[in-house]
Amino acid sequence: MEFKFAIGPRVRKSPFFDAAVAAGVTRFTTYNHMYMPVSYGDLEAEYWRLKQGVTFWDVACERQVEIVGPDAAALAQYLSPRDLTRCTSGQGKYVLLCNHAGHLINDPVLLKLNDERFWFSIADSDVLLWVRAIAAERGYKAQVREPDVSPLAIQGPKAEAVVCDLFGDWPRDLKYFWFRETELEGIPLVLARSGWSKQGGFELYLQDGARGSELWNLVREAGRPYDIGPGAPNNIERIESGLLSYGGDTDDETNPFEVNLGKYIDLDIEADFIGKTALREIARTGPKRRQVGLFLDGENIVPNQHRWDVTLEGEIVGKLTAATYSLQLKRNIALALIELRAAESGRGLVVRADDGPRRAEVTGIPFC
Ligand code: THG
Repeated sequence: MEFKFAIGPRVRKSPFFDAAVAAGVTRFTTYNHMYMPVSYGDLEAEYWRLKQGVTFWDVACERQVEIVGPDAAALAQYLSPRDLTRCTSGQGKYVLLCNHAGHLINDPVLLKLNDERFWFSIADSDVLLWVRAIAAERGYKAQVREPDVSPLAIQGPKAEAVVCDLFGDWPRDLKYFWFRETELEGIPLVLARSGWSKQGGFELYLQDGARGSELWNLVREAGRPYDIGPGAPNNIERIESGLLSYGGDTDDETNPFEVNLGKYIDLDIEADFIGKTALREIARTGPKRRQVGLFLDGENIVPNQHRWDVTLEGEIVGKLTAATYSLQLKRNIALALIELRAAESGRGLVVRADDGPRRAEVTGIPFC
C-alpha cells in the first residue's frame, strides 16, 4: 500500500518542517493538528542512535497552552490533580489533566515560568479549548493563549555533551524537568532537561517560529562530532520504557489509575481540582482495568495500526494498544489495557493480531 498524505493549511507546519524535509524525513503523522515527523527511513538505526548516541526531534506539535495573570497558579491547580503548591519558578512537572468523570484528557509537562505564567506542554488533545472554557466559566483572572513556542528535543546518552557544547556547563546541573530561559546566537529559547524517552536529554523550546531552520542547523552542527542524526519520538523505545502515549494507549474512559499513573494524583490536597470527586471514588472502589505489559509469541510482530482484541478463554477482556518487536530484548512486547481479573491471573491470554492469534503472557512495565 503506497499513498501520499495531502499537505494543506488546515494542518499546521512546524517551524522545523523545512529543515526536517531537507534532512530526509520519510514519514509524518499528525498530532495536535500539526505535521509531526516520525521517521527518516531507517527506524532501527534511529532506535540505536537514541539508545547509544544522540538524536534530535521536531516535537513542535507538543504545543504550549500559556496561562498568564494573577489567577494563573490557581487555574493551573484547578486543572490538574497533582499538588502544585511546592512547584517553583524554573521547575517543570509531569501532570495529568482529567475531566469531571476522572477520565484522562491529556498528560502535559507543566512549566512554571513565574508565579503568574505557566505553560502546559501538551499531548494530543485540544487543551486550549478546554482551558479557555474553564477559565471563562469560572471567572479566573488569567489569559489563556498559545505562545510562539516550539520544542526541539535532543535525546540519548550523548545529549548532554551536545547541549554543553552549545550552552556551556550549566545545563549539567539542571534537575529533571527543570529549565532556564536563555538564548543561542540571539535565538530566544527555554532549555529544559526533559523529553519523551528514558535515554536522557533536553528540550529546546524555540521562542521565535521564524528561526526554526537556524536552530535546527546549530544543533546539527554541534552534534556532528557525536554523530547526531534526525529522529522522532521512538515507538520501540517508549514501549520498552513504558511511557504512556495519550490517545494511543488510552481511550475515552481511561482513568489515571488504570494506566499506572496514580502517583501523580494527590487526592488529599486542600485545593479543589476537576475530577476530584470522581477520582476519589475510583480510588475507593479500585480501577476495573489495568495497563499491563505483554510478551507475545510467534514471528517478529509488525506494529499494530489499530487496537487488537485480547481474549481469555475466547472472551474479549481488553485491547492491545501498542505492539512492537523489542530490539533490546529480541522478542515481541506490547502494552494492553485489560480487565483486572485477566491482568492478575496473567495466563492463558490470546491476542487477535492482524496476521492471526498470538499467545500472550503478562509482564511488568517497564520492559527494560
Ligand atoms: N515534552 C514536552 N511536552 C510533552 C511531552 C514531552 N507533551 C506531551 C507528552 N510529551 C507528555 N507525556 C509525557 C509522558 C511521560 C514523561 C514526559 C511526558 C516522562 N515521564 C517520566 C517517567 O514516566 O518516568 C518521569 C515522570 C516523573 O516522574 O515526573 O518523562 O516529552 N515538552
